[in-house]
Amino acid sequence: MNNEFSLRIKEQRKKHGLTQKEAAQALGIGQTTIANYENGTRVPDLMKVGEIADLYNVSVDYLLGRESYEVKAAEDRKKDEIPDYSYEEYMKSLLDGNKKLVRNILLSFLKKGVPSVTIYREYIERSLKEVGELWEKGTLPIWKEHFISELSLENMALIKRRKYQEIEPERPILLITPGAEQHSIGLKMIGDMLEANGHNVMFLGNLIPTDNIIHAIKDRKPYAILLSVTMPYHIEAAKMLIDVIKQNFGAKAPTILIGGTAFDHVENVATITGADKHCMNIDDIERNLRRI
Ligand code: B12
Repeated sequence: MNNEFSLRIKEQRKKHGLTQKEAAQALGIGQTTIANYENGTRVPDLMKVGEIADLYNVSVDYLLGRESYEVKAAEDRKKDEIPDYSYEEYMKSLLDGNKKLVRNILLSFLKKGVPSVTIYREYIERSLKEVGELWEKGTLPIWKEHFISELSLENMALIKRRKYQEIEPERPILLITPGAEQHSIGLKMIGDMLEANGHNVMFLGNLIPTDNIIHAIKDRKPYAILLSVTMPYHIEAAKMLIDVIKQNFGAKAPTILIGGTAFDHVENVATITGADKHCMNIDDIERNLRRI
């Protein structure tokens, strides 16, 4: 057995405030045996090494010096204790209006180390889409749909606070939903993901008058603008906004990327709208931002 083992078991015993006698009692061995383990003159058998690891709540690998992070095993055990919630349980808690459970489910994913992008896509986005279908079928009242949208936004803010990273002091990316387009959760989600990736995001959301947008561009000099359109009848407003931006800034206009479900069945989106690129998702955006 290596020297590291002797050092680590002694260190752990002290850390747990145990005397050699107390540790020996806990392990069902003599005090001299513990002393011999700790000064390296005697080596425990495999089973005993496991018992020592359990006593000090560390992994066997840590005791053997094969792993440097002592609480890893304990953390992994804690992660295993967090319940595995299914999408169906998440959806039910939303429909039941059980705010506490919705929040606990999302937090449990964070604690388990699930990436925020996965939580966004596979739970928040998926559930909002299902909510839309239920509402369309007339099985979900408008007040409930509004409540779930607001709750989703609240929880996105919670996830963002937990995952916040230092923002690079670079020129911002401006995020806007054009004209009277009110669907802004998708764009907010994209903004949160970009921020988590270290971008400087300026989310303006919806109902910003065009002259104000021009003012914001002059003032903050964003290097890119992301536009999101959900309702096909707001595509025209996006086109007009892009026109005005290009007229005002010419060749110095920020790169304009456009996306959203309004374009799901539309071809040549960039040509139709005048945007520099039609993007499908966060990876697409990142790829295009790298090219600027
Ligand atoms: C919440 C919601 C609302 C909320 C929006 C609140 C808010 N702050 O955003 C409110 C109540 C305001 C609303 C209003 C309306 N809504 Co609504 N709404 C929804 C609902 C339930 C969820 C939308 C959502 O947030 N989805 C989750 C997000 C995360 O997904 P996402 O938007 O698709 O975004 C993702 C991608 O598309 C992409 N993306 C989005 N933008 C961009 C931009 C770029 C650059 C890129 C790369 C990617 C990208 O990335 C996102 C993350 O993956 C949908 C149902 C659905 N199927 O989506 C209906 C839905 C969109 N609404 C609908 C309708 C009809 C309306 C109203 C007309 C209802 C009415 N009669 O008043 C109004 C229109 C208001 C307006 N002027 O815009 C229809 C649209 C049908 C259609 N396509 O024609 C839907 C589909 C419901 C349905 N099944 O009928 N709505």
